[in-house]
Amino acid sequence: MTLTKFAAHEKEAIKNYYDTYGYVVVQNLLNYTKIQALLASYEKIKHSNLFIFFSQDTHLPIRPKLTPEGFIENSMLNPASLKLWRGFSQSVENCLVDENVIDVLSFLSGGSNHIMMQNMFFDKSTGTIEHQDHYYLDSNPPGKMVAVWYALEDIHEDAGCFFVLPGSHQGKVIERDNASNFSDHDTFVKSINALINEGGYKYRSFPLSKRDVLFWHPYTIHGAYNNCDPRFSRKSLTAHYYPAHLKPMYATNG
Ligand SMILES: O=C(O)CCC(=O)C(=O)O
Ligand SMILES: [Fe+2]
Repeated sequence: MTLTKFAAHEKEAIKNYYDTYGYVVVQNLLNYTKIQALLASYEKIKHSNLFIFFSQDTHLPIRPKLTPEGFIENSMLNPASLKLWRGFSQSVENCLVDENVIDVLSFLSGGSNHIMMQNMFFDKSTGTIEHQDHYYLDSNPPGKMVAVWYALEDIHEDAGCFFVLPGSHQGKVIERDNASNFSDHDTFVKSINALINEGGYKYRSFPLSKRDVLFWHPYTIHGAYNNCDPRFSRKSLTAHYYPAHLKPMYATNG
């Protein structure tokens, strides 16, 4: 199935598509030179014995463990904040806050300035179960956060693609019972699966091309498939932003 992708200047069409389906892909949005700089600094640090990062999937600080093909399997939480590895973290930040990406973000969220709540880096990486980001983080009032997925290479179908359930942002939203922890996470997983069955939503997989960027709504159900072929990585970044005139949801002092 061909994917619908927009050019950056098609602002109205981008906004309409996002409002209707809960996500939108903008083609060739990310600067090629910035991607190359990021990949070059990543190649250097991933072989260093001194390099430690916070793993998003295990919630632990770890050293890189490379697959035989040379990919790190664990996803990295907040790579843009690795202060001791400034070359790498700065190149991540340069991609994340690329002016073309921020421009699209602004007309999707309606805000002129944004706060980045978190960012992630994926190389080979494990799959991600179906979820709505709202359960973990959002703006307050809710529904105004925008999440962004940046393709740093051509993503193969078997690499463990990011997926979205189009239109699912218009259905029910699963709330966290307890704002300060995730103790009801098992219930959340069951509720999301029930929601998918009830809503009859379909899965759409995104084997995006290098430089493509996908934006999605905090209520949209999404995740990533497991890798099916160890030869393929899925080098990508994600970040979540809320308009600066709003507050973050679930923040204890917010
Ligand atoms: O790419 C992935 O595995 C999932 C990322 C995700 O769900 C997110 O950034 O909110
Ligand atoms: Fe997510």
